[in-house]
Amino acid sequence: MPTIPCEPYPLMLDPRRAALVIIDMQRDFLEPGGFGAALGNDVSLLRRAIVPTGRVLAAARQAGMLVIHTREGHRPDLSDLPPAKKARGKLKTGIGDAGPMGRILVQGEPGHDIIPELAPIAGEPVVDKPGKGAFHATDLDAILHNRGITQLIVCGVTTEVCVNTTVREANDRGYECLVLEDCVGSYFPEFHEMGLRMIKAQGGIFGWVGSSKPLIEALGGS
Ligand code: C5J
Repeated sequence: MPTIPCEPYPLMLDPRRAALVIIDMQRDFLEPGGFGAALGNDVSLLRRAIVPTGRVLAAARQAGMLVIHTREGHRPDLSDLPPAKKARGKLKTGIGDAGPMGRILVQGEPGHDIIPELAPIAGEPVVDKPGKGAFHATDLDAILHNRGITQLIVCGVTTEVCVNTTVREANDRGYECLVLEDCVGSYFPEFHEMGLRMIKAQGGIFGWVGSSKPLIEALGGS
C-alpha cells in the first residue's frame, strides 16, 4: 500500500478502497454569470484547481479508481430548495432566476454542468446534491458503501464551504479523507488557508491535507 506524504502525518492509501470525489466543479461556480458571480465573487480565483484536478482525475482513471462527481443544484420546480436558502443574501438574481448560463443552480441548465475540462465519463457516478455537504439528501454513502470504499481523495470547490462540509460529513461516517490543497479552491484565499488548517489540525480532526503530485506518483501517473 503506498504511503502518501501529507499532513498531519503520512496516509496509507489503499487504491482498491479509495475513491476520488470531485466536488461541484460546475460552470455556476467557476464561470462568470453563475451562482458564484451572483454572490459577488471573483470566479477566476477558483480556476487554479482545474489543471491539477485534471491530472489527478487522469491518474485515478488509469489506476481504475472509483471517480465520483458532485453537483450542487435544485430541481427545476425548486421543490428541494429550502426557502431559507433561496432567501439568503437577498440577491437580486438568485437561485432559480434566469442568468447568462440559464436558471441559476438549477439541474439541466448550462450553468449546472460540470466544466468541460473535468467532464465525467461513462461509469462515473454524478451525485446531485441540494445542500453543501455531498452526503445530505443524496445516495453518496450507499454508493461508497456498496463499492467497499473507506478512503476519499477530495478535490473541488469551494474549500471552506462544500469541500469542508463534505469532509466533515464523511469523517463522521468513518471515511478517511485526503484533501488535495492544489485541487481545491476558494473565492477567499484566507478561508482556503483556514479551511485546510481546520481539517488537518488536532492530529487530523477531520482528515489529511496533501498535494496532488505525490498522490499521482503513488497511483503510477506522471
Ligand atoms: C457554495 C460550494 N460555495 N460548492 N457551494 O455555495 O462550495
